[in-house]
Amino acid sequence: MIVMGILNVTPDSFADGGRHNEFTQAVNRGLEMISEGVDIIDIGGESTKPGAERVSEEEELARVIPVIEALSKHNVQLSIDTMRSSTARFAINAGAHIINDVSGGLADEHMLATAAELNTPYIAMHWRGHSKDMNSRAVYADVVAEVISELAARIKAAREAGIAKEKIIIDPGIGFAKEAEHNWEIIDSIDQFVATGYPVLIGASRKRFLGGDNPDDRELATIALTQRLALSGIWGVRVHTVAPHKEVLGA
Ligand code: PMM
Repeated sequence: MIVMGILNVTPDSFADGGRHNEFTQAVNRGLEMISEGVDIIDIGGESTKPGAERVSEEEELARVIPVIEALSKHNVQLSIDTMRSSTARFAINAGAHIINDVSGGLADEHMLATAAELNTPYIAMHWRGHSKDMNSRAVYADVVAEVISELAARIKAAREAGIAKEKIIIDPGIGFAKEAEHNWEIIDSIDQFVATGYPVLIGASRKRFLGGDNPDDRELATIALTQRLALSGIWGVRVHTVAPHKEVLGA
């Protein structure tokens, strides 16, 4: 199972915002993750925490592109965490390898065609709308069935836009328009996501449903979850710390 290390170059991400907002700090954290054996570094310039406002494209590019250019000189895969096709294109041209779109192509009508043209792996996350008001969309009769069917619709759209089947990775979007009970139901039924045949990524790291007021206090629960998910056949976890996750995975 792969470990994707989170590198948020944002002043306001809920768990690590403000710590890596300077270029040097961000690059150093990236290098540290490489030394710990990270498989993919996920670089993002726009916070998606509940209630977050959007940042401009200009600001997003100013945050992520220099960091991508610096880390692309090293032997590591880089993903760009963005909902904007323009940012995805600049990031891939700057040396990133994978597009991680938390909106699954819904936020930008050009994203799927851009990913198809750039011919990179494309992570499609389950999403029901922007963070500003996503909590109001956490309404499900059967969360597992609905998330799988909404992801299936995104896969269909991605395929129709020309993204090859082998390039698609799916993610149920833990914490995005979901209450704690929804997140746990998804995790308890993760085999149903794996059964779709697409690689599954889970981003649960330090999220609110793990309990506690402070994101840092959720680290042990995050590591325990990685250990549990290791047996499920998922493709990877997106996490804030690399070494402990590598350790519980026995890597
Ligand atoms: N979560 C966040 C941001 N990007 N990408 C994917 N594929 N899956 C996620 O669950 C996900 C993501 C929000 O968390 P952060 O503020 O720690 O980056």
